[in-house]
Amino acid sequence: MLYNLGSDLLQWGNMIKNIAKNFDIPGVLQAYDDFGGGHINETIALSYNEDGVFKRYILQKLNGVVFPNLAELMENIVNVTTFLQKKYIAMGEDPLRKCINIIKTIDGKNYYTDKRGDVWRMMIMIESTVSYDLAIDNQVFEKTGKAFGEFISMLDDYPVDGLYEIIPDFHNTKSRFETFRAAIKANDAKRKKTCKKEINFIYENVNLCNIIVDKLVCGELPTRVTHNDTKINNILMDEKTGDAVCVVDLDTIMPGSLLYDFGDGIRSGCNTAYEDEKDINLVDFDMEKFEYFSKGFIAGVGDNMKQEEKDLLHMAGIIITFECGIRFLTDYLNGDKYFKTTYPEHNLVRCRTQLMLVSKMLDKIDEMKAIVGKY
Ligand code: ADP
Ligand code: GN1
Ligand code: MG
Repeated sequence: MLYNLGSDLLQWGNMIKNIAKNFDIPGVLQAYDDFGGGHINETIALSYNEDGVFKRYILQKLNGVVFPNLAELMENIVNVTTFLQKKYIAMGEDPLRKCINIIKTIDGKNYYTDKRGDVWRMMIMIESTVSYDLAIDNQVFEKTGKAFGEFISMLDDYPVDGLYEIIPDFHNTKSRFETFRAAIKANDAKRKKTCKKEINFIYENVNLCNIIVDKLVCGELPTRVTHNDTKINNILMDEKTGDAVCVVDLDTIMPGSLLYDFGDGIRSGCNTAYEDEKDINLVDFDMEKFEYFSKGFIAGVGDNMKQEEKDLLHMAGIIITFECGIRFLTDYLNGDKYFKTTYPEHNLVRCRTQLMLVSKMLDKIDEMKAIVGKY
């Protein structure tokens, strides 16, 4: 929906106008529109007239429930993007297209806090790009994998200890399971009886939770700077060429495992159906897509990948999809406090697609192992 600013009837419009004027942007704000399909932040596209030239920006209201420490989150992002932009300049690439660019407030801060305490950030909109909720094209999906892999290798010399851990234990699948158990026990939203089958499936497969975490804790797997939210709509692809342009949604950049980023790409891109598809029969695991993404990702990471990481690539998609299913069901049991939902069973529907995908992948472990072995 496109709203034109200027009408007093539009309270929301006036609020956006008041927020936007705190950022250091030349020109006059002309219009705004809801934008993007993320589950966490509120994203709005703003259009400015700068001496007759239209330029667009992304304004986001950050989710203070999901991210209690937004100052640290923004510091991580600004430090990492400054680091990446220098590298892109050295490579002869356009740093404002290859990397998100945070616009400061007029008093030089990374974000603006409004009277209600809500926190807002502004970025340049990266134009002529598109982000996908489904991987529809094999070649484009291979480029997606390559870009997520390159993202990790570009940050290989970024100091891991220099990052705040924005959400502690974000991909600690074992502690995700413990939180899930507590949610079942509390049964706050009185929904336990509506998801017995899903609860049982999670208990039956609980051993999946240990695999990455244990090896990371004992140091067998390296801890790296990782993105941690490599859902395929968190990468912008050139709308004409299909080339990867820019990895976005850097909120969860933290110390982690490369397997998390590989796994979430597989989870979100090898599903034949949408994450919230109600017809569970449409959910299947696309092995061809798995091969394209693996090929791209492994090439993108390059020589940096350790043998211990290679040995677990075929399990990463299963583990991260299982973890995501646990998280959706936990939120459903808690009464939808974390992920944005549009109807009461939304998180349950999402959990079902994830668990179905896990069971499809469990049948194909050997095939996946053979494929990653090829690259
Ligand atoms: P959320 O945390 O809610 O997922 P994101 O930061 O991922 O929020 O933003 C939501 C969507 O907006 C992204 O999936 C992407 O499609 C789009 N987007 C985000 N930043 C930009 C940008 N700088 N330029 C163009 N599109 C963007
Ligand atoms: C959230 O922000 P978004 O929509 O890109 C979530 C991810 C989940 C994903 C599931 C900070 O990602 O961890 O995997 O939803 N982000 C956060 O779709 O929790
Ligand atoms: Mg996102």
